[in-house]
Amino acid sequence: MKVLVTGGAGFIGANFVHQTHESYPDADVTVLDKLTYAGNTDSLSGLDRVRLVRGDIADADVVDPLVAESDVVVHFAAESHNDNSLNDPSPFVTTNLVGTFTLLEAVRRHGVRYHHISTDEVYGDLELDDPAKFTETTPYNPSSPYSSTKAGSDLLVRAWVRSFGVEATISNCSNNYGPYQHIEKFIPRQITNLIDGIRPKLYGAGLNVRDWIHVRDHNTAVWRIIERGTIGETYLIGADGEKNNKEVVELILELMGHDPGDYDHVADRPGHDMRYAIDNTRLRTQLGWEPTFSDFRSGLADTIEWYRRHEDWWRPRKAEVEAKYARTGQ
Ligand code: NAD
Ligand code: TDX
Repeated sequence: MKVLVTGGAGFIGANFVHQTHESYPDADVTVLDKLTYAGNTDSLSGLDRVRLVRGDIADADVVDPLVAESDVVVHFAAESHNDNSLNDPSPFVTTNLVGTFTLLEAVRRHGVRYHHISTDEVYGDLELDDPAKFTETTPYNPSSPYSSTKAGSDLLVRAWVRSFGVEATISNCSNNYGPYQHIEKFIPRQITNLIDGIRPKLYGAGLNVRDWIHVRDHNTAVWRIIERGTIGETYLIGADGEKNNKEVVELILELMGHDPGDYDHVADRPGHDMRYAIDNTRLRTQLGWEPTFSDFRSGLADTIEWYRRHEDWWRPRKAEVEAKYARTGQ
């Protein structure tokens, strides 16, 4: 089986490539990645049977021959950080919308199976006291340039399925944590801050809730959808991991041997979504998927250990990331 993984040098894509390498020894994996600031070839080191092509998913000349030789395309590549999308939305439109369009045209031309990776942020946010969770039929209501371009890309996929018969599935997952996550993101930023003696930074009051899932559980769900999912269907991926940001920061501090109150409140994110929550019933009941990382505390402890042991992986990026946050008072 020939698998084309876009964005395979990023956080979730790299974990997907590692898991595929472990669990699917017959898979022949090609990674297509532009190696933006978020891509890191070190995340793929030590893997044989993996070919890395540096290129842009919005470039049809690069995309077309790679898709033509593939049995399945798993599309992770994206501009993925909300804060960056508020500072400069332009690459979000090009990569998330034009890039997805370019891939869809290629899979249409060559009749290749396509799986589209997306986010729960396309549904907007929920109130803290609302018992509801997102389901596959929740109306789209994105808040940020990031989530709106992801929502647009999902809608392109739905249209290409209906209008052109493209064989595609979509998954919308909640917040991931685990190894190889860029240190601009919440959890690795605070872990690496503490390693550097910097106090963790909480946006606003820190009451915003995210529904945390370990990246390995996200990827087992993706493989399950590729193998058993119904063409044209959307599946929500989540592992019942709701926590507010304050609780997460306090737990990181405790696990790293600090007083749980040793953090700072900083400027809030404009338009900051309050709460995300996934109802994963369809994935569990129709596809029989179950998460394996049910204990957030031990998953977080392992993640902290990973960042402690892989300082060479993140250190070169730390000063630049913090300088960027300093410009927005965060
Ligand atoms: P990431 O930012 O860590 O990695 C993105 C990768 O895509 C990088 O390797 C980057 O170089 C590559 N890339 C960017 N633009 C490209 C282009 N034009 N052409 C080719 N490659 C390009 O992102 P991530 O956190 O691993 O997210 C992966 C996917 O999962 C995204 O589609 C994101 O929307 C989705 N998602 C992420 C989360 C999360 O918690 N991180 C949750 C749900 C869904
Ligand atoms: O320093 C910080 N302090 C802080 O309080 C940072 C970087 C973030 N936060 C808050 C903002 C969010 O409420 O933590 C929460 C998580 O922030 P991010 O890691 O930036 O993630 P989020 O904006 O929730 O989006 C993530 O999950 C959904 C991914 O980046 C997206 O790609 C995915 O679609």
